[in-house]
Amino acid sequence: MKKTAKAHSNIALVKYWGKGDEKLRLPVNSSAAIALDNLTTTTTVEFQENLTADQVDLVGEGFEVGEVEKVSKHLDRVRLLAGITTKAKVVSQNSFPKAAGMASSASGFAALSAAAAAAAGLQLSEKELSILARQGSGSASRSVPGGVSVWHAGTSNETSYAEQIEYPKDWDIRVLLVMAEDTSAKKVGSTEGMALATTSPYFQIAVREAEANIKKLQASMGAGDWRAFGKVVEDECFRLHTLCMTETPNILYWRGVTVEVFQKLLSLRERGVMAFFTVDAGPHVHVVCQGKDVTRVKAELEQLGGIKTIIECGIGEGARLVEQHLF
Ligand code: 2P0
Repeated sequence: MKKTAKAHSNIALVKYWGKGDEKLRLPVNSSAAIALDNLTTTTTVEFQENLTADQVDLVGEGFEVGEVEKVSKHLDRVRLLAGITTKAKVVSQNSFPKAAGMASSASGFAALSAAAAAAAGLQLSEKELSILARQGSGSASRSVPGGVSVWHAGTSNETSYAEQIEYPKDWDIRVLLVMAEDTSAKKVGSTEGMALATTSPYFQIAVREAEANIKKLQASMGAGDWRAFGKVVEDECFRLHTLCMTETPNILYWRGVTVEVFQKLLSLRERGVMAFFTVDAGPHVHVVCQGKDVTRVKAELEQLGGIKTIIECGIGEGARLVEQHLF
């Protein structure tokens, strides 16, 4: 049975940085994220009796080194659940703009989990799919429910999964991906970088802070308090990068333009425009703002040098099966 699924990437509002259990990918703290509708992975899977090895074809931008092996390892998890040994043909396509310079592990493992589980005849709930996707890549757990989600850290395989949470729809949340031209900093992958998180003297405090920030984030959304929401988003950006900068070896993901975008947003705020920044494991800035402010924020950011492009995203759906197959 051939099955195809789509899933979106996500940007963390409360960050995942450190695993308590490497093998199961249990995080040291819960995290929260927004799914990004313009960054999509589509994946078709078919288990074929005639194959002697998995056949994996990755098309488009954003795939990481070693992803083919990771895909095959993930198929093993699905085969184990389904009680089969059949190898699979997989074609996966990213619709990421070339300039995005973003890795696709979140959308990739969410789409792969949904397509492979269905192709193997499994009928998994959203929670079970999130648990499966998490084992391929932690952040993929949050791309399964999509929307605005919280990944509960949990203490076991079964209790570590993501689900959607409510947020004020009248906020009309948008995310502007501000892509830096300068990507010359030494690249340290997320998996590698977060494995060193415990070397930071601030590690324990940072984990406690993350859990407190999940509560603050939900309280701000419950109260419809956009400023309080933005404060948590920016505190979390600094929490992640404090950990990175104080690890051994130290990691500095920012470039000059990263800080210039921060400063521009701070100056806009003095003029009454409430847009907030967050940064993942790279130099690019994700600006979280409201639909009504997009034009103004974009126009201000475009005055800065050193920006390759700005990609506007709305909130994306969760992983879902679609009818259009890739082979
Ligand atoms: C996050 N990041 O919460 C954090 C913030 C990057 C910075 O999750 O090792 O690819 O595959 O579980 O999910 C990126 O790390 O790591 C990430 P693995 P993943 O989004």
